Amino acid sequence: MKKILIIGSCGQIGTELVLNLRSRHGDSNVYAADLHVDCPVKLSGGPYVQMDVLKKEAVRDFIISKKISEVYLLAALLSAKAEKNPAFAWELNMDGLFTILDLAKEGYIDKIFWPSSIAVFGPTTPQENTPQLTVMEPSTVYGISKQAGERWCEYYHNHYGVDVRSIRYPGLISYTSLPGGGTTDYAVDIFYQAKLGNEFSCFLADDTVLPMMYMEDAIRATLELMDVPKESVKIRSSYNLSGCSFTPKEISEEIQKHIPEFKITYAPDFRQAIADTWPGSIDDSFARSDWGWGEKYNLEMLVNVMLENIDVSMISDA
Ligand code: NAD
Ligand code: AKB
Repeated sequence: MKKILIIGSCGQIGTELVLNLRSRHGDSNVYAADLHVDCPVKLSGGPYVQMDVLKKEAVRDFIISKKISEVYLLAALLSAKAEKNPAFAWELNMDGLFTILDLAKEGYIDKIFWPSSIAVFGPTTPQENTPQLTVMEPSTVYGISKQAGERWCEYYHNHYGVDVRSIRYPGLISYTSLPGGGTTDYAVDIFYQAKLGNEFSCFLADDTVLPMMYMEDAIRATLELMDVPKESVKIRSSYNLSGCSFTPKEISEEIQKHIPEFKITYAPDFRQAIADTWPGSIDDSFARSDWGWGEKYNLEMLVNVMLENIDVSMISDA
């Protein structure tokens, strides 16, 4: 059986990815790695290692000694946190990627998944049905790091034959773990406040439309992309991927169908300026034709599943 490593496994995507990969490949073959000393209970069914992706030699030693053949590199600072600490965001988002790309170049790793984001687009990008190939002038440090990462992934593939695969995730909505500091986090936070019976103060304006996706779709897309033969992966920068697009007003109205007394107010902060540079909707026709992508969840379905499943005790002020 191949050995798989997920770096950044305790985050919003990592938690669900580890569980999915373990159910497919066996608990003992999927190593979860993150900065945290202790393994979170949710990931305790298989091996966990404390790892700082910036400690290059330790990462190399682990991957080589455990004969890891597939790496999912999720450790990063997301858009809002990155704007607060641009220099560190650049270091974290880029240096870990080079460590993993170089290990693949040297023949130690067979396949890499590295996520990009809709943040690669910027204010000069066409905002509606944003094409795969278009103007990309991101204006956030997060977007710049993702765009640079995409270029390096393609470079390592073209020059060294590295099998690296990537998706430009939209904002992801899930209930298994909390989001880690992005501009789309409001669309998760809103469910906790609604379920608690609280008024929700939204940090984006009511009409800010952004591309979003329910986590189950995002995990399925990731595994489908990683499963297809390498010849099918024609885009070696990163694939556009679309779930559903909505505004804070639209998601609040969908929640009100279940909780009529739910109230939302709007107090846009620095994250509004980030959101204003991102697309409203995404053209993912390359993903559809190259590896058969198709989303399952629309806004109505994701609101249903979130309200049914979120556990309000996960947030500290519950
Ligand atoms: P997250 O912030 O929830 O999780 C990131 C994890 O990485 C955390 O558990 C953190 O402890 C860990 N980490 C941070 N620094 C580390 C280091 N030096 N070494 C090892 N681990 C470290 O992020 P996420 O939402 O799970 O996102 C994962 C990836 O997907 C990121 O690259 C992000 O840019 C990308 N992405 C996420 C979304 C989304 O909506 N969640 C959308 C687009 C792209
Ligand atoms: C963020 O808001 O930073 C992330 C993303 C879309 O990359 N959710």
